[in-house]
Amino acid sequence: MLTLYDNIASVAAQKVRMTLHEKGQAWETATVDLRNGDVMNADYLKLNPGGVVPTLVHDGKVLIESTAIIEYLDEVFPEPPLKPATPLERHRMRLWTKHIDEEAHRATGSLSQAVYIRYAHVNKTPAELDAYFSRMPDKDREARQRSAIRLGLDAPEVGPALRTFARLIDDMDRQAARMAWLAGESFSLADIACAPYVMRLEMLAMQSMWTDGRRPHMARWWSAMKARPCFRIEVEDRFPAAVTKLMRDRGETAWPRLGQMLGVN
Ligand SMILES: N[C@@H](CCC(=O)N[C@@H](CS)C(=O)NCC(=O)O)C(=O)O
Repeated sequence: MLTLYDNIASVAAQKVRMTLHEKGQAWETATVDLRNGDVMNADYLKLNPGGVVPTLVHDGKVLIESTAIIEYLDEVFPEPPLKPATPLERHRMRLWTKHIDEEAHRATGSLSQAVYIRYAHVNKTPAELDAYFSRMPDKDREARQRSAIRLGLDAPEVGPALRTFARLIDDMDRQAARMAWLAGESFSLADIACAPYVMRLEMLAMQSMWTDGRRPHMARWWSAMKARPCFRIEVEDRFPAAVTKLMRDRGETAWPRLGQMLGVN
């Protein structure tokens, strides 16, 4: 029995959904509303002390941290294998998942907050904001979110986030020029780990970073990724049209400024 504490828009939860799909597993969804702070409810914090999604409960065992969860799933449900066959490729796979966990994830949060999430909070009074953040266990996350709400695209976190993504897309382009997938010739957890973050860039209308021949190998990888049922069914098709439109509209409004900061127009 598998229960996933999930939110459609969560990049970290999307990795877990894609992995469960690849493994042919059925699961139950417990939706966690991120905008009204459900992750900070006392009961949820008992499962996931960091106050984030995803959390997976497997036969009563509570699993947190998306990368650790997808590695767990690959061991518990070995078919089809999602770790490459050789130590060198597994090392490469882990460099991608490490980069996502240590850099791209935070960059996604900063960018998403500054481009669209802030609009869910921008009209709150200081007292309402204090009440919202008072339950957030991670005070660094609170500081970053407050910065995005206050300053939007002028928040100091935006420039470094863009540079992180420019490097990520470059790295992906270099790797995709050499091999079919990010860790080697077979699809792996590396591809699953990266896909939701590229999807976020695309949803925020930032695809000019790689289209029009700018990063052709990465663009080829992205088309192959989008053709996989695990991605289409568990990520792309799950977004309600209204959410997709909201993100795209906010992204298009932000793009002239972001494109200029990235040197892409
Ligand atoms: N390192 C964690 C990060 C999880 C994370 O940051 N989740 C975000 C959504 S992608 C979240 O729940 N944020 C809480 C919020 O927005 O209040 C993992 O990979 O599981």
